[in-house]
Amino acid sequence: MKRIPTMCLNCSTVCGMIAHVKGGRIIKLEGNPLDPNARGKLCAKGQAAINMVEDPDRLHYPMRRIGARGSGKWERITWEEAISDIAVRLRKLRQEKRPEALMLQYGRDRTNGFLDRFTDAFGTPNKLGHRGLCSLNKRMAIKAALGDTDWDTADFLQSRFILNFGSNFYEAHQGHVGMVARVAEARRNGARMVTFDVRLSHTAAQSDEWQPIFPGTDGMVALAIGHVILEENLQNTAFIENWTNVTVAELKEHYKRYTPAFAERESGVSAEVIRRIARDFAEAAPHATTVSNRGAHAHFNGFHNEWAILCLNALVGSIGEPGGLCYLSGDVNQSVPQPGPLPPKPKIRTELSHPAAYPFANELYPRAVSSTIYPDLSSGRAQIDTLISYYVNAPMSWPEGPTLVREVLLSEDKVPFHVAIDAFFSETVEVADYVLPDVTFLEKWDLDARNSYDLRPYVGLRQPVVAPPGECRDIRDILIRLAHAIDGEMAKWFPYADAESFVRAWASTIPVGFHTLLQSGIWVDQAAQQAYRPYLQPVRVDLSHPDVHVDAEGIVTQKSLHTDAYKKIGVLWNGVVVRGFETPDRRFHFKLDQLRKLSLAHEDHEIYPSYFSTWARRAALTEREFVLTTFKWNVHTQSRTANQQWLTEIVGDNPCWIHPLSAVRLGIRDGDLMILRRQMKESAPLPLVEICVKAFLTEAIHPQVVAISASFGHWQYGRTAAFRGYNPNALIESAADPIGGGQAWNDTIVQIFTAD
Ligand SMILES: Nc1nc2c(c(=O)[nH]1)N[C@H]1C(S)=C(S)[C@@H](COP(=O)(O)OP(=O)(O)OC[C@H]3O[C@@H](n4cnc5c(=O)[nH]c(N)nc54)[C@H](O)[C@@H]3O)O[C@H]1N2
Ligand SMILES: Nc1nc2c(c(=O)[nH]1)N[C@H]1C(S)=C(S)[C@@H](COP(=O)(O)OP(=O)(O)OC[C@H]3O[C@@H](n4cnc5c(=O)[nH]c(N)nc54)[C@H](O)[C@@H]3O)O[C@H]1N2
Ligand code: SF4
Ligand SMILES: [Mo]
Repeated sequence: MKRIPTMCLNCSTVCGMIAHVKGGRIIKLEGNPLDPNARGKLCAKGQAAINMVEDPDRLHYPMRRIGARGSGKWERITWEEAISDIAVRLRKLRQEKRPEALMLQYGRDRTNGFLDRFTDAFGTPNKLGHRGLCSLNKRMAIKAALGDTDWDTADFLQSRFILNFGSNFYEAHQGHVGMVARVAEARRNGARMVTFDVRLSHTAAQSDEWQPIFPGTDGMVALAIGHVILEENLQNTAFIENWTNVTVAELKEHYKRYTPAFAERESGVSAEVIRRIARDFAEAAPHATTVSNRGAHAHFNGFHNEWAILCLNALVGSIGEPGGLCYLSGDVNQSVPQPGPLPPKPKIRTELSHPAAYPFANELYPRAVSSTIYPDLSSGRAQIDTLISYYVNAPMSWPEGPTLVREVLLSEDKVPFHVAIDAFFSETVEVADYVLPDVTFLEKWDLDARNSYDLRPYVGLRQPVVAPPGECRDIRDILIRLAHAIDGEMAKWFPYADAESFVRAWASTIPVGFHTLLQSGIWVDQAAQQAYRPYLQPVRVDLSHPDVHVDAEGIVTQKSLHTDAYKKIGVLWNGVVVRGFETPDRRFHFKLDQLRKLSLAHEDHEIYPSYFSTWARRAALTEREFVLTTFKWNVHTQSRTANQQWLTEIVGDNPCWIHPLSAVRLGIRDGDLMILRRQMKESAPLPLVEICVKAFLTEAIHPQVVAISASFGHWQYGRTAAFRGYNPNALIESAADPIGGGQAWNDTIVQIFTAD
């Protein structure tokens, strides 16, 4: 039996794993103890990934469609034919000088840069992922206020008070396994956790307190907590005055409008509870942290909600402190830079890469707004010739997926040529012209990492543990061949024989060497200091050097060696240069002047974290009307694990959660079928959409909310997955927060009727 370390990718947490392999088959998958996050644990999904490799419905060969698009008629072709046909189409776009007519749409990409290499070399900015559906509002808020990174890494182990706004990290969250173990240990040591969620999720159940909250009001609660902290002078004045771009007096003036009574009216969380939480949070500081995720930010007001939550940590001075809200980059390219040669970034911008309605997102996070893609292609506001889809299933996972997205993908006018690179016959493959079979993550090479909850950078290796079936090929093998077949200009950026030689070249600079990494699977940079108070880290610089400049605010800039441009490297603090925050003034931002400049703040106070009520909050809901929310199950990842038999045996359905008191009023019993009809908006009427779902009566949900997990509702994808459960996305409009650009998943009003 062989024991081969690799990295899981059955969700985006990328835990280190060890495969036990005998006779070319995986016998068992278990955790790699060297992984600093998961520390030797895998969740059920990780262990079930054997089902994914051995899935009887996998794609094995390249195929070309022979009937009408979507008709299900295919012919098997050779790789040579596939590459040559696709290269002819792509070469023409380059010859006609319209490379931007290529759009590469991807979902769970962990090649960590290879797709950019291809689209940059090709000359198109349209490399578009699912970020705008996932975490964009959160990342935007962190990037705008803190600057260094777009993700938080709370130091749970040393925390005494954990304030959770809409993250279900006991079942999901990008940090899942590593977070659960640490929070459980902290709680055994006396830490307390309060969870705001519309449902009694597993995380809420594992908390000291569950506060059912009205959807889209987490930011209001955070602002009211801030109000109490400032009113009672519990803030960390030194941190605010020294390290943020406001004064305590300014904050007091701003926060005074967000009273606990106002928050109670909006959120349903009692003013008394808000006051108590504010005091407990401030008292535990700096060993106090927030944690948040899609419950708080997947809303029209998601950016401000997330920013208000982040600011709580700055108010009590727990940012970067042991037990507080820490941060460090999780980008593997920071520890191990990509091997060259790297093509230049295309200068051109398109409506797809930089949608006009999202100026702030375009500035901080270009190519990340996802909600606009299919409406723009549908209306003709954006046009493409060729779509390459990789590891993505937009008809399932996008808002209006089964309706608008599927219609766009079926239309040869809107998407003239569509190549899908997938391991399974998904709803995206269904509407492709060419299908290229990818290897699964247990058959491929990658370097990967996430933000480490041990606060030290690390690098993990994903390596093949078994051979892929049929003629499956790694996407990098496909893109290398395509680049060489397109033209010599493209080929020069791809001097690699295949994915393996590329990853070997990439890993060659890791201090322990590639050979050791093959054996260990993980390398942790033990020499690095744990990332506490990164903003106070000294910067080595000679202030008397002519290329170094200090301005009146103490901001230190240095002339680049290669260009004449000056780069900000730190700030003068008590006579020494320290890093500060990676914002223009090296301070944490409680105030964003860009919002005014970009007309995203209509009143003066809106340049500070503010509360904007959502349409669902403003509506006077009748007994028949509910806010529809969606969530992730612990044993499924998006809808992509639905064909993994062991997992679907545990959870094989996704009925709609509804409170018994609400259901009774409508004459609905547990297990009844009910009709969910999307509510019209007064401003922009939407087409009528209805879906029929099974009711699951439970007191574990807010009485004005219904919830459907996003795990099922396939009409393709294999024999275990197909025609099981419901896809809620037909009901959810493509619409995003105007500031953050993140999709508003949890703001839809539905009317409910009995199905008979
Ligand atoms: N209603 C609702 N919708 C949601 C969400 C929600 O909570 N509720 N969550 C949103 C979020 S957070 C996200 S991130 C997006 C995710 O949306 P997607 O990125 O579309 O979802 P994934 O499930 O990660 O991957 C989709 C597809 O990748 C393909 N695939 C699986 N394995 C492989 C492989 O090994 N190789 C290749 N090439 N392809 C493979 C399969 O066809 C799979 O269906 O969905 C969003 N949609
Ligand atoms: N098991 C599993 N793990 C995953 C994934 C998966 O699909 N399955 N996907 C990965 C990905 S891509 C992502 S983005 C993360 C997502 O990780 P999370 O954001 O933690 O998970 P979600 O289920 O999307 O949403 C979290 C919670 O928000 C609640 N909620 C909905 N509306 C509101 C609200 O207005 N306020 C509050 N306070 N709560 C609300 C939901 O009930 C849900 O429990 O998980 C990652 N890990
Ligand atoms: S959380 Fe589970 S599915 Fe996700 S990477 Fe870790 S073991 Fe794999
Ligand atoms: Mo996500």
